[in-house]
Amino acid sequence: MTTTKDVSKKINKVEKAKAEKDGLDIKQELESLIQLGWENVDKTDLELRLKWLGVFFRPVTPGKFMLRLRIPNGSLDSEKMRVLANIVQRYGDDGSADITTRQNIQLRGVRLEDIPDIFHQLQSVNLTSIQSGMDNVRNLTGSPVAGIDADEIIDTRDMLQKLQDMITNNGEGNYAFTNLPRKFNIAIEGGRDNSIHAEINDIAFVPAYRDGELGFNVLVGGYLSAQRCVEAIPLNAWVPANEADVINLSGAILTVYTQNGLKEGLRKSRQKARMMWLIDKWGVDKFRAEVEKTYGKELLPAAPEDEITQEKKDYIGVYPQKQPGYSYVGLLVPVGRLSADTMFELARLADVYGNGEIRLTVEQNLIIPYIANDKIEAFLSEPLLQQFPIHPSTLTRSLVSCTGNRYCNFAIIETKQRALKLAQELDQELDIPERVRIHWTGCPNSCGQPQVADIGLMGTKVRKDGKPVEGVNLYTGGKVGKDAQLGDVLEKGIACDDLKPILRNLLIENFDAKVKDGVVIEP
Ligand code: SRM
Ligand code: SF4
Repeated sequence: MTTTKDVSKKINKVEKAKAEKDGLDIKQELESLIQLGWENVDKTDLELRLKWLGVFFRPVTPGKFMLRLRIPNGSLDSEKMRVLANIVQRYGDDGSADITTRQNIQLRGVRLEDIPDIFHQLQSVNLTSIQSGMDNVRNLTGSPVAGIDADEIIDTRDMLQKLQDMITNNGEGNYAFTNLPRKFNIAIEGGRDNSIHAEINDIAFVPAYRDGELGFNVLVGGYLSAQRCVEAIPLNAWVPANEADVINLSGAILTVYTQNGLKEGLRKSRQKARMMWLIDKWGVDKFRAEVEKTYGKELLPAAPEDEITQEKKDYIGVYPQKQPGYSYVGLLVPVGRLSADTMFELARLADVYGNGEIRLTVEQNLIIPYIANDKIEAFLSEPLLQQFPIHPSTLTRSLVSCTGNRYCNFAIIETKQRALKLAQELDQELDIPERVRIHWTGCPNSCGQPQVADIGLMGTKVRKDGKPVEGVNLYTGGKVGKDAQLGDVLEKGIACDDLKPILRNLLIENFDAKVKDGVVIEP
């Protein structure tokens, strides 16, 4: 007989907290937490359970919370953007927003007492932040040019919205999928360029024809973390491209993962809890068989090849849509940071020039679609495009950065400002003939995905002249798009102050960069 004591030996601290009270229960307790005042809220409720509502206590900025939304497929509109702008505007200098590496938005500066009103506002425009943190399914990603790309195979927007509705019980919260052994990432690609980084998702649906019928091959188990980074592997399964199959299969995989978590030891160590650990333990054939049982019908074997045939696009610039007479314009948002003013302005531009839609990318940029071709010139002369350009310099164009120590307590270094400054300085010194994707991440958790970059920089502490200083481990070799693969560490423990010449040399030696005429490089 298994006793409570036996079970508690098999589970980690977070699991114990969840067993005492489910994270989602905090929804019912929100008003009473607010009455207490955040300083008096139980530590586990404050630092852990509130994340089930998307509310993140920030030890770096106590009392100013982060609110992580869910924006399936990174697709929103001007009305939603205005609601978000209004929320952060009330916090003055503390209020801002970040576009995330999961095609999502996080709001900064939020006060706990305002949360019920904020939830009300979000609900009024069909937005939610529910289950966006901790052991839940995170923002669902898809191609940012769904529905407008001439090369598109399938428009995934409705599918992803419905998948989110299923997972979150229409934004109300869903106890069936709120106690996973760990976080969980799902992506559905509808284009040909692997815009979603299929390889780093726990489940990725990748378009593929089977006997002439359109559907998806399914990959499972990909993830990045401090301890282990692993590419998703084929489940050897194909589902037709309809919502029911995609939703039911996702539900089946989540159920198998959740229900076997304790039995298979996934709830013991947080470092060995992602779904790949279950696949490792069982082997992919058993995993597939268990999924099939829960799915309730036979899983067809994978199609022999998928439809990922293109290099990854970055969408920055003006591109014709499949709808004749219209273009979409991708704007570079430096390291993804937005202010209330820029958010209001984006909403205005989307209304005046487009059809109100706004898209987000996993590179932390955005796209305004449906601009009539005869309005493009006027659009491009709008002042906001000075700040969010369509012709940025080479390195800033492909720069991605996680939050870093400005707001994140895991961070070992400051990232966003440093990333931007260094990219701008190197762009001034060098002519770089091709795009070089540089990704910064403030700690080994890898939120900034340095392993998918041409050059990845991961925060670490190093000693310089006998003193601890901010440093990085340098990654190279990440490949995206078709034939994607993860990069690896090239050099460890570089002090950030020593980084610039190392990057300069790397760009010259590996990316054909040349020092610009007239630029003198200090030795
Ligand atoms: Fe992340 C934890 C930020 C994408 C792997 N991540 C965190 C926390 C919540 C830690 C915390 O509580 O402070 C960070 C919040 C900082 C803040 O204030 O913003 C954080 N992660 C981010 C974001 C905002 C980075 C960004 O600047 O874009 C991204 C939000 C995505 C979203 O909208 O939901 C973000 N995080 C990722 C990704 C990239 C991805 O999904 O493609 C990864 C690696 C991929 C993966 O998960 O497999 C990632 N984050 C982690 C991990 C390591 C997970 C693991 O299995 O060990 C942690 C730490 C943890 O979960 O224990 C973490
Ligand atoms: Fe924070 Fe580390 Fe993630 Fe950056 S990589 S957001 S520093 S947890």
